[in-house]
Amino acid sequence: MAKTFRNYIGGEWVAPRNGAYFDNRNPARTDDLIGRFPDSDASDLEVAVRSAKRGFAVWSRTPAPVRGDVLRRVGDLLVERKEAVADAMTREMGKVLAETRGDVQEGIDTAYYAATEGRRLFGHTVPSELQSKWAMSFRRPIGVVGLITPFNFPMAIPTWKTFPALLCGNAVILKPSEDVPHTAHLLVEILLEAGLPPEVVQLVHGRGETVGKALVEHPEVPVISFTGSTETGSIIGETCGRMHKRLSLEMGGKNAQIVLDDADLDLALEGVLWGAFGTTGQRCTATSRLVLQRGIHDTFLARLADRAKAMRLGDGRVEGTDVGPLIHDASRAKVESYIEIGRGEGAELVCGGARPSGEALSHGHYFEPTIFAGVRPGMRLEQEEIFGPVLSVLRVDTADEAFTINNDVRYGLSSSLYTRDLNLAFRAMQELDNGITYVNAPTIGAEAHLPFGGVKQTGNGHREGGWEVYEFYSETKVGYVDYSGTLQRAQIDNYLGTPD
Ligand code: UN1
Repeated sequence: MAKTFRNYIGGEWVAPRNGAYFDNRNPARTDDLIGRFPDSDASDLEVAVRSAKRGFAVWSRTPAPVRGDVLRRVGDLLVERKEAVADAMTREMGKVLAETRGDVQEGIDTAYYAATEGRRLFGHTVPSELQSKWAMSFRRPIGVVGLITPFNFPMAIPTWKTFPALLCGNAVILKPSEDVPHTAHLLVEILLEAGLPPEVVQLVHGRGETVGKALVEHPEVPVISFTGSTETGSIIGETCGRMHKRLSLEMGGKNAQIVLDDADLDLALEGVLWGAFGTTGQRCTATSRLVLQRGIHDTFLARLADRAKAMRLGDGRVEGTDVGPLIHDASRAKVESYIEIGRGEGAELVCGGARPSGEALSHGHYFEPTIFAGVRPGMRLEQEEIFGPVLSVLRVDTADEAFTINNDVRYGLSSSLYTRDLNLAFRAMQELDNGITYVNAPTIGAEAHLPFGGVKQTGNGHREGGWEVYEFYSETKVGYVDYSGTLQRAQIDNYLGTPD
């Protein structure tokens, strides 16, 4: 009998009020039932908000260095449990163990960064324009924050949001993807063991259309952070705009790796294999376009195809697997629809394009690493996010042409340039319209202590990670202290006259 999991609401592990559950299955082997998780509704969310408000009252008054200590212990527990959490994560999400270990490590890095931020959380002290007057800014907690997270980084992305939100003194309601509820459960267990007061975090499982929607629409949740599709982000954005909520969006990508004639081709080859087929292509940062300069196009493509064909598909928990399954059948159906779209547009299928044959892989949502060549700018294959192991290859004559192709999509998360030309590399960092540009490294591999996010329809101007995220989860407050003992009128009493 599979285990039945609960929500964490009001400082307790509780069943959903409607008694409904959904199954969480292993995408590599769908007969492996991991557990049954609450299919909660708005009434559970309502209780969670009321409890989180009580949690906020306590936590927001806890000194930031003490809050940081809790997050340091969270980091320590993640270190201790890294292997177990990675295994559980691969079981419910499918990507290979090396990657789920990396996913936990990103959580560890985020925890230790947050811990030290408890002793910074800098404001500014600046001179006043008046005598005997002190002027400063500092950061205040905001309230109950609602976090909606995707399936592809089941630990890292919840930690990117939860840890800075907590460090800033907010209470958190986490609504994880219904595809990866178990990893979120393990994270909340760790938060509680590390000493987080019980009502400061709430975990509400369920569907986006019910729990996610109720969270976004709740008037007492003034902050929402969402990672997921651009379409869902737009809907959330409309609601948050109408309700004047603070909102951080991390959405789609159509990231390009550019390889110029002068590049180190061995390096570029390893980069594109990792960028395109790591996480089975299910990253916002995945390489879904490869732009090759004419001189190296044919040889590079041939080598790439050989290597892609040799990649071993399989259960991510089995040693030697390169590529795991897709998350569920609907996402495989979407990938398959793009194979048809690509063919219809006249792109040339170089390898993959189908489900793997054979009994061994027939019980999971597998799909072969796929490469289309002869892709032209403007094709749907080239413009739309597929979120699977599908790479579109384009040929260009010049670096400028490659830069234009990079920029002519509605997304702008990451880009990558392989070249030995230093001047061009710096020009690329200025001219490529992305939140992140890598030189001689793939489009994936962001580090937890730098700002992460994209331009155009990838985001709405906020960043996760690094120092910037702490501004999102806190309110700037300004304090003036006038110790002159007289009324000093700003902009009037200090007016020196306009120079002639
Ligand atoms: C995502 O794809 O949603 O840079 C996040 C990377 C990871 C994070 C990706 N560190 O690919």
